[in-house]
Amino acid sequence: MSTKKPLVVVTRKLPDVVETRMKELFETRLNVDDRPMSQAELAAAVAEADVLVPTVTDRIDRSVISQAGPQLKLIANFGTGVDNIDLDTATNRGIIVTNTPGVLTEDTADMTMALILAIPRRLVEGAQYLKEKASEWQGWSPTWMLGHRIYGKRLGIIGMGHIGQAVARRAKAFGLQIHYHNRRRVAPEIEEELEATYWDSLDQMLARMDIISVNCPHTPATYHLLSARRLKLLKPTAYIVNTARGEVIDENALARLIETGAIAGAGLDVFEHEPAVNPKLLKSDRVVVLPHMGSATLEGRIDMGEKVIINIKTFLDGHAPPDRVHPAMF
Ligand code: 8YV
Repeated sequence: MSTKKPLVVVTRKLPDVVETRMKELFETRLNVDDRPMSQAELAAAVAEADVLVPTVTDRIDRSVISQAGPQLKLIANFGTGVDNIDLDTATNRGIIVTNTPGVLTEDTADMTMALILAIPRRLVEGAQYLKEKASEWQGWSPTWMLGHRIYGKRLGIIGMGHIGQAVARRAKAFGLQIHYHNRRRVAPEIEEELEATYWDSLDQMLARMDIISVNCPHTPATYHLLSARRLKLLKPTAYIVNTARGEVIDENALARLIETGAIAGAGLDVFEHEPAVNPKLLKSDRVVVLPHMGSATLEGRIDMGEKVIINIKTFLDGHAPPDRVHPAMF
């Protein structure tokens, strides 16, 4: 009987405790330098691996999957969003795909709330001013650095899944009125708890909100959901926050509309062509940009690693891994 342990290839550096545990359990190939892998390197990895552990920075497309050896049976994504993986091709080849839902909900909602507060109150602008020009500061002034009140404003959440609901809970505590658009209306108890108003029509919701928060996954159906046409429906005083995926917003149109004053500002943690960021967005004082930090807590990343390990271990023990993206996979 062969005692060879299954080969698990991890594409990026993970927290030490996660890597240590993986090495104990599996034959694990790590990426200690954390250099993103090229398409050719990913193809070479799947030719050998029994399990691949990719992240959002790896494009596991049809071409990569078609070069997988017959031994590759599981892609255990380190991340909740799976738009980096061609799910149809994986399913057709009998490869199970898992993700890490739940464990990054609260961290991502915190970062969303931070952006919701940061833009109207000009947090980053103020902080940067003092860092760069402390010697020029004349002291407090009644009309300087004025932002806009958050309390009492209308927040429109696009995508009322776990993260959307966690954002709504926080926002409600800050006195925002909660509105949402989702494929399906959420359960009445949740609407009641959040005092949330459902909008079947995204267009109508957009035209009436003060702040929009994007919390839906990127799928073919949500690509450019906030198109140029829809962005033009927003009030010129409205702000947009996106901690989901850049592809949900037409980034060029957003940059243009902010530049011309048709939209008041944006807080963006994700971008359409990551790691590239539209220069207009980088330049604007009315845009707060973060380098995809929504789930960036040590606790969150360890929890994500734990989920990845449970999915792999369960699968290798012959059971259905808990976080299958399509439950029918297995
Ligand atoms: C992750 C994310 O860090 O989980 C997600 O969908 O967007 C991020 O917070 C990233 O995807 C890791 O693969």
